[in-house]
Amino acid sequence: MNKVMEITEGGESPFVMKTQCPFCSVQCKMQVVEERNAAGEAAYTITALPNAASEGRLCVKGMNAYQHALTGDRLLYPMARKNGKMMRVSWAEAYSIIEERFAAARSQYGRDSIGVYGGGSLTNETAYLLGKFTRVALQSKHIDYNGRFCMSAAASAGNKTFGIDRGLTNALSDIEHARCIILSGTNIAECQPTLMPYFTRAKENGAYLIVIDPRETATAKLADLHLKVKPGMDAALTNGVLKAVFEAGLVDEAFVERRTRGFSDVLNHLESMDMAEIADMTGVSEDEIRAAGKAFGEAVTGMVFTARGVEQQTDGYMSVRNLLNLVLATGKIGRKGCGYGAVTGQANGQGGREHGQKADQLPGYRMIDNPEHRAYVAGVWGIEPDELPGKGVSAYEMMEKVHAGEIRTLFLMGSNPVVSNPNANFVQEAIEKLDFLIVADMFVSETGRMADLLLPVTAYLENEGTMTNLEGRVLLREAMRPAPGETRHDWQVLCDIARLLGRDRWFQYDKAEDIFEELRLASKGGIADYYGITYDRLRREEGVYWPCPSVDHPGERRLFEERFAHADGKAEMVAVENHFPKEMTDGEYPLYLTTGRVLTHYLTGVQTRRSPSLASRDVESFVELHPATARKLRIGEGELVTVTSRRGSIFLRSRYSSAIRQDTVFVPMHWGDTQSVNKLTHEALDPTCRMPGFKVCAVRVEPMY
Ligand SMILES: Nc1nc2c(c(=O)[nH]1)N[C@H]1C(S)=C(S)[C@@H](COP(=O)(O)OP(=O)(O)OC[C@H]3O[C@@H](n4cnc5c(=O)[nH]c(N)nc54)[C@H](O)[C@@H]3O)O[C@H]1N2
Ligand SMILES: Nc1nc2c(c(=O)[nH]1)N[C@H]1C(S)=C(S)[C@@H](COP(=O)(O)OP(=O)(O)OC[C@H]3O[C@@H](n4cnc5c(=O)[nH]c(N)nc54)[C@H](O)[C@@H]3O)O[C@H]1N2
Ligand code: SF4
Ligand SMILES: [Mo]
Repeated sequence: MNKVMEITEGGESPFVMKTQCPFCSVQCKMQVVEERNAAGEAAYTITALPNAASEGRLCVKGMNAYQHALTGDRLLYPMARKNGKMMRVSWAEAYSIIEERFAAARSQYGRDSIGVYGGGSLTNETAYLLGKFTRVALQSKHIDYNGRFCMSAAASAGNKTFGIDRGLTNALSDIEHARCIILSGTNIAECQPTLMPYFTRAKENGAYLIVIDPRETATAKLADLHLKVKPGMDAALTNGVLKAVFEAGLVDEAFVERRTRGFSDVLNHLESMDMAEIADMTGVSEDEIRAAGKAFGEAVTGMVFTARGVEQQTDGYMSVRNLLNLVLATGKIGRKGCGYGAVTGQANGQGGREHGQKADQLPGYRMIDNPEHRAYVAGVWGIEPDELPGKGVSAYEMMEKVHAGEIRTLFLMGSNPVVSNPNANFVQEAIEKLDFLIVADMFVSETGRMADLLLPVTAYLENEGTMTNLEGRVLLREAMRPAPGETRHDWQVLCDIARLLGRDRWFQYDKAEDIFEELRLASKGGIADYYGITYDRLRREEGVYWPCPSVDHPGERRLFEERFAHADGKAEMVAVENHFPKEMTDGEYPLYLTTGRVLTHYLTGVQTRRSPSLASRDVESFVELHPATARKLRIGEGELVTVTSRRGSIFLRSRYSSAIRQDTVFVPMHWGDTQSVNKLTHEALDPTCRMPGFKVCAVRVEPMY
């Protein structure tokens, strides 16, 4: 419970808001009660609400999320750059600037010179509308979003292997029935804390827990077996585990025969591999690899979960596919206690990747280069299929196009790319080159500071819409208070701008639900089919799982019980090569840097650094390193150090951890400017899904003084 101020006699009656946490993909429900005393000072009481995913739990971020929204330095009115300075302007003026700039950009450089960049925090309605806005109002092909950095590897692996990507193939309630669980590159204890009881319950039921992570995280502490893999070496490690499964005769041959294709390629490929070499490459002993294979293969039920540790790699797509090989080879999917989960990250990381914010995608997980898909969506939108632009490029590649002067105007909604993109110095340089940058946000982020125009938007307490949580469960978050200051909803801003472009005919909505009604139709018959989901149902039920093709359909809790989503009903296995990171350590840059998260902060910290209770727990960034490594470098605990890669330098405080690999250091991603870890990261992308290799590059660490 949080009280920011004492309540005195004579205040108004309490104001109760029922809402959902704006941060991670669990989407815990909560109640925020505001009480005001006679002097008008507010106090807030936060309580968790019962909810299927969180089972009525909240983590420290959810408990304090009211702070940034209610008392943080919200952006409350539009601001425009005039003679180099940001000045308050009216919405009318802001829009007339946009009208003029867009017209100039389009006539001088063409429609594709305007790019749109979205985010996984946006509601389904906004994410859907942002895609439509880009294709129908701006008529540009350039849209992508921050989920490219988040879910693209697991999503493409799921699509290719199973024919569908829904994050978790099972409801969370299946976890406690798994007898062996592999958590690879996922730090649930800090990143989805309210889910931990599902795993502790599984352990109480006798589950054997294997954690794969170069560091001993709070999650790894629970493990029965912790494989401290060298950063970037997961594909090879999984080859070792698969080989161990084969050698021990633990393949589920009946399942493989009946429900998969490609198995013999995998088998042949593994026969050519040498376990000792794999152990050497990955830094995990042969015994440990065999123990993992045996435990997973022998268990009657089992689940594998992955998150960004395995996925944010230049072979993230293939690394996930290899773990899916393991799931399939052992027949551990499509029944109780068996399945796979890509642990989605952002609040609407799931829905945000389904309805057209991606460069190559249309609503309902349809593809923009598929003529039937184009025709269907064009029909719903009331345009000719030819009018739909083709596919654009991925998020980081958009920044390359900005740098090259091809994209000259950028419209940003729900992301802070100068902090979250890899190779951030290059991205900052690119953004400085833009003719015009528009940022719609609740705060002035590091990227917002570079904007020519800032548009103030509403936050989670004020903005109604649906969010799809990590299970694929669609939830309705109702608006609980009026928009503060002059803020507008994201979707209203998009409709307003469409009007300026003379395209208002296609953007006639009075409320978020109107957009959802259109989304239902646009997704109908697609992979992510929301047709059977309505606001009324969402109010009545505790959320509805997709696919949900009709209003009387219950939604699917467990996928693949009978068949996979490919036309032949089979899942596709594939031989996966061992892969080394794009940048290896050497004499000059002798340590691996890996990056990630801490419990109290969220992504680039724009929101959590504005919450006093959260900011005070971790006021600054740090570099976690092994004391033996620190001693060699003459770095004491808590000292300021410089961390340098081929792309830049940042300044951090050292933090010892005797459980991290000695060849690896870790820096969280939640701070900008001189502590922005992405000034160090490498720009190389996965060739299939275009995910950057955030999780490994080579650095050196030196004392600052
Ligand atoms: N507290 C908090 N929670 C969050 C977020 C947040 O910012 N803060 N963000 C949300 C979002 S958007 C996301 S995407 C998720 C992310 O959730 P996670 O992916 O679980 O978080 P990360 O810390 O990025 O990475 C997970 C782990 O991968 C490990 N790792 C690093 N390199 C490797 C490797 O080569 N192989 C393997 N196997 N592991 C490796 C790291 O040490 C780290 O412990 O969290 C969501 N929840
Ligand atoms: N080195 C390294 N880099 C990483 C990662 C990593 O693990 N390591 N992880 C990557 C991952 S998984 C992710 S998801 C990205 C995320 O990185 P970003 O895309 O930068 O995400 P946020 O920090 O959440 O920035 C979101 C911005 O949108 C604003 N915002 C929040 N909600 C809304 C809304 O409803 N409407 C509007 N208009 N604005 C809103 C916030 O105030 C904030 O300024 O970072 C990636 N970058
Ligand atoms: S950050 Fe995630 S786990 Fe924590 S309260 Fe919010 S939604 Fe729940
Ligand atoms: Mo993410």
